[in-house]
Amino acid sequence: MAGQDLDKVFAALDSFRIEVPSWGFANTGTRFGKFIQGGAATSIEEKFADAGQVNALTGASPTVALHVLWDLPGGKGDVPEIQRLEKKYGVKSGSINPNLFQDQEYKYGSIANPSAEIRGNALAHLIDSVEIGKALGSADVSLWIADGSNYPGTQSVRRRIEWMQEVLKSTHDALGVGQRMLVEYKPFEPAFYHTDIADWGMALELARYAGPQAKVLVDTGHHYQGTNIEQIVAWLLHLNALGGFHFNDRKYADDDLTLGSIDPYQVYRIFSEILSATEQERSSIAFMIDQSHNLKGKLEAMVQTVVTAQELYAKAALVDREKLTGLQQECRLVEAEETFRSAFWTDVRPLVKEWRIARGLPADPLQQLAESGYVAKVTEERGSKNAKSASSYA
Ligand code: PSV
Ligand code: MN
Repeated sequence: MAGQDLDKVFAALDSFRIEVPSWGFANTGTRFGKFIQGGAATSIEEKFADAGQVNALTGASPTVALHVLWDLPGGKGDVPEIQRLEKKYGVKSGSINPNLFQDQEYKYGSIANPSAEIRGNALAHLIDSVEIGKALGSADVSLWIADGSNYPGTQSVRRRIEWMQEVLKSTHDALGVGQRMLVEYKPFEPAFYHTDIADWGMALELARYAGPQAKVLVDTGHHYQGTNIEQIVAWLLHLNALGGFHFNDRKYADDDLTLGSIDPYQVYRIFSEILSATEQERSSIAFMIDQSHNLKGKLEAMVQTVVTAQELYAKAALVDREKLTGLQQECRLVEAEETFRSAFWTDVRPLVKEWRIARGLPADPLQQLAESGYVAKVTEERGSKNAKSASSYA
């Protein structure tokens, strides 16, 4: 393989970072039950410990996304503890995720709730989250709004738009210098008739209304079947509105499957779009994983995901963009497609392995995880705590 390819892969991987979610290390389940894993993290300290392992093995995940109510139940008061964990485990706090979906008062919505009092409570939580971000030196407050309705005619979609605009603008006003607010969209679940922020157009419009520090977050599992996600990415790049990604894969809905396990070409096409953007455009895009595995081992699944992301990013880096641009211009379709496709079919694993060795990382992160005995050790330590957690929602 040409030395040029090696250089491209090294440059791409040196800059590639993907954030892991704290909730991906804890026991979570389906709507029907949970299969408890003895080694799952039972505390924020254990989540940091696991995130530290993933970063040490892959060299690509120096930050961990935090969900405020799950990880900082004491709000800003928990910041010193988080800072202690950052130092102890060598990973920093990443995006701060407010939680506006689990409290009883949000039954009919949070920032789009008809009650001004409940909208006020939601805003207060958003502002607390912004303050936590400031205290931790974390750039992104990442919002997913679960609001919506289940039955036609039961809510005014238009009034709810105005309520959301108001709250999101006030949240934006509280952001500090260098902070951003990411607006995530999702067309279904938990509401199944209408979701208040259902697609990228709605997220974009709300972000624009809120202000210049608000951007759109694309969760790859939050689209209808067949949606051309890379085209959305191209548009958001064009509009300087792409804040970041929640990566996962899906076959049917928001399945939280391992990135690239169903459609690796989809991820490759997204990465290709990003790698054809300018370095400056690229530098502000936050890559994050949003997966919570019910059956696979938590640690193994996370390492496997980061490794897959690195491999697909390396493939996308191999595209001869200058050649491709020329072929596109001349409408030489088959040659253009072959140029695009051949990078995808290149086995980059030997190059990625060379990069790992050159950077002092384990040559095979998954194998190293297995040999380290870490999973066995934490399963032993955490087993009895996990055995006590509820496996049924009944
Ligand atoms: C909602 O499905 C979502 O994608 C949001 O990003 C939440 O924060 C996350 O999942 C929780 O798992
Ligand atoms: Mn998400």
